Amino acid sequence: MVKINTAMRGKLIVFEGLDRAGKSTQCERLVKRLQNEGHTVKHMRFPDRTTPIGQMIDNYLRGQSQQEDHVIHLLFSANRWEAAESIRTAIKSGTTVIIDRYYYSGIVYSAAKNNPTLSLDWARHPEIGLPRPDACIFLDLAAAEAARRGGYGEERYEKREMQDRVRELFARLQKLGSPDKDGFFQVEAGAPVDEVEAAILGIVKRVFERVDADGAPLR
Ligand code: DGP
Ligand code: NA
Ligand code: NA
Repeated sequence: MVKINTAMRGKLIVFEGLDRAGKSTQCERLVKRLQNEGHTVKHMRFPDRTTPIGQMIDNYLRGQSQQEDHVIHLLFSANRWEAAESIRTAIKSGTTVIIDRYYYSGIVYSAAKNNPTLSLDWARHPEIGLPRPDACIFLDLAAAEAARRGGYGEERYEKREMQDRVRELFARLQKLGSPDKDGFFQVEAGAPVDEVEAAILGIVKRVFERVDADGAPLR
Protein backbone atom coordinates (compact mmCIF):
# COMPACT_ATOMS: atom_id res chain seq x y z
CA MET A 1 0.00 0.00 0.00
CA VAL A 2 2.88 2.36 0.77
CA LYS A 3 5.11 2.29 -2.32
CA ILE A 4 8.78 1.47 -1.74
CA ASN A 5 11.40 3.58 -3.35
CA THR A 6 14.74 2.35 -2.11
CA ALA A 7 16.62 5.31 -3.58
CA MET A 8 14.76 7.60 -1.18
CA ARG A 9 15.64 8.45 2.37
CA GLY A 10 13.67 6.92 5.22
CA LYS A 11 10.85 8.84 6.86
CA LEU A 12 10.63 9.94 10.47
CA ILE A 13 7.19 9.32 11.93
CA VAL A 14 6.31 10.03 15.54
CA PHE A 15 3.30 8.97 17.60
CA GLU A 16 2.07 11.17 20.39
CA GLY A 17 -0.85 11.23 22.76
CA LEU A 18 -1.95 10.72 26.31
CA ASP A 19 -1.09 7.67 28.32
CA ARG A 20 -3.43 4.83 27.21
CA ALA A 21 -4.29 6.44 23.87
CA GLY A 22 -3.06 3.34 22.03
CA LYS A 23 0.29 4.61 20.79
CA SER A 24 2.23 1.42 21.46
CA THR A 25 -0.35 -0.80 19.72
CA GLN A 26 -0.55 1.47 16.70
CA CYS A 27 3.24 1.84 16.47
CA GLU A 28 3.66 -1.93 16.47
CA ARG A 29 0.98 -2.38 13.82
CA LEU A 30 2.50 0.26 11.58
CA VAL A 31 6.01 -1.15 11.95
CA LYS A 32 4.79 -4.65 11.00
CA ARG A 33 2.75 -3.35 8.10
CA LEU A 34 5.64 -1.39 6.62
CA GLN A 35 8.04 -4.31 7.12
CA ASN A 36 5.61 -6.66 5.36
CA GLU A 37 5.63 -4.26 2.44
CA GLY A 38 9.41 -4.48 2.27
CA HIS A 39 10.42 -1.30 4.05
CA THR A 40 13.34 -1.26 6.44
CA VAL A 41 11.97 0.06 9.71
CA LYS A 42 13.51 0.99 13.03
CA HIS A 43 11.10 1.11 15.97
CA MET A 44 12.10 3.40 18.84
CA ARG A 45 10.46 4.78 21.94
CA PHE A 46 11.19 7.63 24.32
CA PRO A 47 12.02 7.65 27.08
CA ASP A 48 14.55 4.97 26.17
CA ARG A 49 14.88 3.47 29.63
CA THR A 50 17.89 1.30 28.70
CA THR A 51 20.61 3.99 28.76
CA PRO A 52 22.14 5.38 31.98
CA ILE A 53 20.08 8.58 31.57
CA GLY A 54 17.04 6.46 30.73
CA GLN A 55 17.49 4.52 33.96
CA MET A 56 17.41 7.77 35.93
CA ILE A 57 14.17 8.68 34.12
CA ASP A 58 12.73 5.23 34.81
CA ASN A 59 13.47 5.57 38.54
CA TYR A 60 11.83 8.98 38.55
CA LEU A 61 8.70 7.78 36.73
CA ARG A 62 8.32 4.82 39.06
CA GLY A 63 8.57 7.12 42.06
CA GLN A 64 11.88 5.63 43.20
CA SER A 65 13.67 8.97 43.03
CA GLN A 66 12.90 12.68 43.06
CA GLN A 67 14.20 15.17 40.49
CA GLU A 68 13.82 18.92 40.30
CA ASP A 69 11.38 19.79 37.45
CA HIS A 70 13.96 21.46 35.19
CA VAL A 71 16.48 18.71 35.83
CA ILE A 72 14.15 15.90 34.79
CA HIS A 73 13.06 17.95 31.77
CA LEU A 74 16.67 18.21 30.63
CA LEU A 75 17.26 14.50 31.28
CA PHE A 76 14.28 13.56 29.08
CA SER A 77 15.66 15.87 26.40
CA ALA A 78 19.19 14.46 26.78
CA ASN A 79 17.71 10.97 26.37
CA ARG A 80 16.48 12.04 22.91
CA TRP A 81 19.78 13.76 22.06
CA GLU A 82 21.60 10.51 22.85
CA ALA A 83 19.74 8.94 19.93
CA ALA A 84 19.73 11.90 17.52
CA GLU A 85 22.73 10.82 15.46
CA SER A 86 21.50 7.24 15.08
CA ILE A 87 18.12 8.54 13.89
CA ARG A 88 19.77 10.72 11.23
CA THR A 89 22.03 7.87 10.12
CA ALA A 90 19.09 5.48 9.79
CA ILE A 91 17.01 7.95 7.80
CA LYS A 92 19.91 8.67 5.42
CA SER A 93 20.43 4.98 4.79
CA GLY A 94 16.79 4.55 3.74
CA THR A 95 15.44 3.21 7.04
CA THR A 96 12.12 4.58 8.19
CA VAL A 97 12.07 5.41 11.90
CA ILE A 98 8.83 5.10 13.87
CA ILE A 99 8.95 6.57 17.37
CA ASP A 100 6.56 6.10 20.28
CA ARG A 101 6.68 9.60 21.90
CA TYR A 102 9.13 12.38 21.10
CA TYR A 103 9.72 16.03 21.97
CA TYR A 104 6.04 16.98 21.89
CA SER A 105 5.59 14.85 25.02
CA GLY A 106 8.79 16.36 26.34
CA ILE A 107 7.34 19.84 26.09
CA VAL A 108 3.81 19.28 27.30
CA TYR A 109 4.39 16.90 30.20
CA SER A 110 6.88 19.32 31.73
CA ALA A 111 4.77 22.39 31.05
CA ALA A 112 1.76 20.64 32.60
CA LYS A 113 3.47 20.81 35.99
CA ASN A 114 2.54 24.50 36.28
CA ASN A 115 6.01 25.38 37.53
CA PRO A 116 6.24 29.20 37.11
CA THR A 117 9.74 29.03 35.58
CA LEU A 118 8.97 26.09 33.31
CA SER A 119 6.77 27.54 30.58
CA LEU A 120 5.84 25.86 27.31
CA ASP A 121 8.30 28.22 25.66
CA TRP A 122 11.16 27.39 28.05
CA ALA A 123 10.46 23.70 27.61
CA ARG A 124 10.85 23.91 23.81
CA HIS A 125 14.41 25.15 23.83
CA PRO A 126 16.42 22.02 24.66
CA GLU A 127 14.55 20.19 21.88
CA ILE A 128 15.62 22.58 19.13
CA GLY A 129 17.92 20.86 16.66
CA LEU A 130 16.66 17.33 17.19
CA PRO A 131 15.66 15.61 13.92
CA ARG A 132 12.27 17.04 12.94
CA PRO A 133 9.61 14.42 12.15
CA ASP A 134 8.02 14.22 8.71
CA ALA A 135 4.80 13.50 10.56
CA CYS A 136 3.60 13.63 14.11
CA ILE A 137 0.48 11.51 14.49
CA PHE A 138 -1.39 12.63 17.57
CA LEU A 139 -3.80 10.03 18.96
CA ASP A 140 -6.42 12.13 20.65
CA LEU A 141 -8.39 10.66 23.51
CA ALA A 142 -10.22 12.42 26.33
CA ALA A 143 -8.57 11.71 29.67
CA ALA A 144 -11.87 10.33 30.99
CA GLU A 145 -11.99 7.84 28.12
CA ALA A 146 -8.33 6.92 28.69
CA ALA A 147 -9.10 6.25 32.35
CA ARG A 148 -11.94 3.90 31.32
CA ARG A 149 -9.49 1.85 29.27
CA GLY A 150 -8.53 -0.27 32.24
CA GLY A 151 -7.40 2.68 34.28
CA TYR A 152 -4.00 4.27 34.54
CA GLY A 153 -0.93 2.54 35.86
CA GLU A 154 1.15 3.41 38.85
CA GLU A 155 3.58 5.81 37.23
CA ARG A 156 4.10 9.42 38.19
CA TYR A 157 2.03 11.17 35.50
CA GLU A 158 -0.76 8.63 35.24
CA LYS A 159 -3.33 10.72 37.07
CA ARG A 160 -6.47 12.26 35.73
CA GLU A 161 -5.68 15.93 36.50
CA MET A 162 -2.24 15.73 34.96
CA GLN A 163 -3.64 14.01 31.86
CA ASP A 164 -6.28 16.74 31.43
CA ARG A 165 -3.60 19.43 31.49
CA VAL A 166 -1.40 17.44 29.12
CA ARG A 167 -4.24 17.16 26.60
CA GLU A 168 -4.95 20.87 26.83
CA LEU A 169 -1.28 21.67 26.30
CA PHE A 170 -1.00 19.37 23.27
CA ALA A 171 -3.83 21.44 21.76
CA ARG A 172 -2.08 24.69 22.68
CA LEU A 173 1.24 23.49 21.26
CA GLN A 174 -0.53 22.77 17.99
CA LYS A 175 -2.19 26.20 17.88
CA LEU A 176 1.08 27.96 18.72
CA GLY A 177 2.12 27.01 15.20
CA SER A 178 4.79 24.48 15.90
CA PRO A 179 7.45 24.40 13.18
CA ASP A 180 6.06 21.01 12.19
CA LYS A 181 2.54 22.35 11.69
CA ASP A 182 2.16 20.90 8.20
CA GLY A 183 3.21 17.52 9.54
CA PHE A 184 0.85 17.38 12.51
CA PHE A 185 -2.06 14.95 12.15
CA GLN A 186 -4.74 14.36 14.72
CA VAL A 187 -6.51 11.00 14.84
CA GLU A 188 -9.58 10.27 16.94
CA ALA A 189 -8.23 7.47 19.14
CA GLY A 190 -11.58 6.58 20.71
CA ALA A 191 -12.58 4.72 17.51
CA PRO A 192 -12.09 0.92 17.19
CA VAL A 193 -8.44 -0.11 16.82
CA ASP A 194 -8.83 -1.17 13.16
CA GLU A 195 -10.39 2.17 12.24
CA VAL A 196 -7.63 4.07 13.98
CA GLU A 197 -5.10 1.94 12.10
CA ALA A 198 -6.80 2.65 8.76
CA ALA A 199 -6.73 6.39 9.44
CA ILE A 200 -3.04 6.18 10.31
CA LEU A 201 -2.21 4.21 7.16
CA GLY A 202 -3.91 6.87 5.05
CA ILE A 203 -1.80 9.57 6.67
CA VAL A 204 1.42 7.56 6.36
CA LYS A 205 0.81 6.89 2.68
CA ARG A 206 0.39 10.62 1.99
CA VAL A 207 3.49 11.45 4.03
CA PHE A 208 5.61 8.94 2.08
CA GLU A 209 4.35 10.39 -1.21
CA ARG A 210 4.94 13.96 -0.10
CA VAL A 211 8.48 13.35 1.16
CA ASP A 212 9.47 11.30 -1.91
CA ALA A 213 8.06 13.90 -4.31
CA ASP A 214 9.71 16.73 -2.43
CA GLY A 215 13.09 14.99 -2.11
CA ALA A 216 14.10 17.27 0.77
CA PRO A 217 16.45 15.88 3.43
CA LEU A 218 15.36 15.44 7.01
CA ARG A 219 15.43 18.78 8.83
P1 DGP B 1 5.64 5.84 28.28
O1 DGP B 1 6.84 4.96 28.48
O2 DGP B 1 5.35 6.16 26.83
O3 DGP B 1 4.45 5.40 29.06
O4 DGP B 1 6.08 7.28 28.88
C1 DGP B 1 6.37 7.42 30.22
C2 DGP B 1 5.79 8.66 30.81
O5 DGP B 1 6.70 9.75 30.67
C3 DGP B 1 4.48 9.12 30.21
O6 DGP B 1 3.62 9.52 31.29
C4 DGP B 1 4.84 10.33 29.39
C5 DGP B 1 6.05 10.87 30.07
N1 DGP B 1 7.02 11.50 29.18
C6 DGP B 1 7.50 11.03 28.01
N2 DGP B 1 8.44 11.85 27.51
C7 DGP B 1 8.57 12.85 28.40
C8 DGP B 1 9.40 14.01 28.46
O7 DGP B 1 10.22 14.27 27.58
N3 DGP B 1 9.25 14.82 29.54
C9 DGP B 1 8.37 14.56 30.54
N4 DGP B 1 8.31 15.41 31.56
N5 DGP B 1 7.57 13.47 30.51
C10 DGP B 1 7.67 12.64 29.46
NA1 NA C 1 2.83 5.59 30.45
NA1 NA D 1 2.61 3.52 25.33
